[in-house]
Amino acid sequence: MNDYLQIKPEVLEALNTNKAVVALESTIISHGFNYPENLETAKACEDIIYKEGAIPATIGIRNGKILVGMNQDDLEYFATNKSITKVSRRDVISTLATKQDGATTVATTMMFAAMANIKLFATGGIGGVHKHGETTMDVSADLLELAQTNVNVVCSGAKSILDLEKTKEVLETHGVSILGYQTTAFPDFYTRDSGLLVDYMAKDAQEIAEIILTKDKLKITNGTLIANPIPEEFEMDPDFIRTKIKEAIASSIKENIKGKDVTPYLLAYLHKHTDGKSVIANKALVINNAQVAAKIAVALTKLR
Ligand code: PSU
Ligand code: MN
Repeated sequence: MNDYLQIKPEVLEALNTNKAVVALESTIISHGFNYPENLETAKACEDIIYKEGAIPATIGIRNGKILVGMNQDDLEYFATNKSITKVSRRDVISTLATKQDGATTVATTMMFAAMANIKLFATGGIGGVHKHGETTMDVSADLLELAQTNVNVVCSGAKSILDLEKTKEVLETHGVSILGYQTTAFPDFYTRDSGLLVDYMAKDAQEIAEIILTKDKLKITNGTLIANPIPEEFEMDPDFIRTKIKEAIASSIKENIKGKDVTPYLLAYLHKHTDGKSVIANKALVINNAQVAAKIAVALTKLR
């Protein structure tokens, strides 16, 4: 494993001294936003994690090495190099063996965070069961990773480009708890309430840390999903965004977009067709998730 895992000294030091660490993904940098919003968001996430007293570890694959913690040059590389492919679990071994680059999704960021023993990970939204998933079988590897890998993921739910009800069913089947951060509603990314419920409403970061610690004491090895709604002032108009999502899905079907290209296609469509409004919302929620993840990570180190 050490042949492949390259943990940044600052992150390693934190891990060895029970200091809080928060993982961040790189697909969101390479495929989730355009330049320069991607770099701005990545840096703002790292900054807010430092401010909360934790250490950020942005994860990605560069030249066949799994970077756990990026420096400025790495962040810029992932933000500007548009040829970096999106690496899901199935792509990991070929990417590493052939010394290529790869942007890590929620699934692979969780995988590598677990290898480094990082417990908290912040992102925007997770992948899930796509609409018409019952016929296309398009179910994100993120869900199966949550089922088997012990990392706790702070996100703003999932975009309603997905079938959220089916997404929740798959998580339930696999025993993944959805913990609401000060909310009973399962958020749907751009808005605070999808109409569905979380499994448990946690009142603060301390309580979530206690739940995570309980899971670890019991040697339960799956992840949890911590649902943190977009800050109110950035919430989008539900009718507007739902109309745009319908348009995006119709366009993806017309263009015959399949497999791993579906999610990036839908994200790019929304960013292009909402006058930059979805980008502002997306940025705000990701940074907010980084902050909450850092608070939980700090609370967890105090309990341990
Ligand atoms: N959803 C978002 N933004 C993202 C992604 C999902 O709102 O950037 C990215 C994440 O990296 C996630 C991946 O893990 O897309 C899911 O892709 P797929 O649906 O192909 O599993
Ligand atoms: Mn898919």
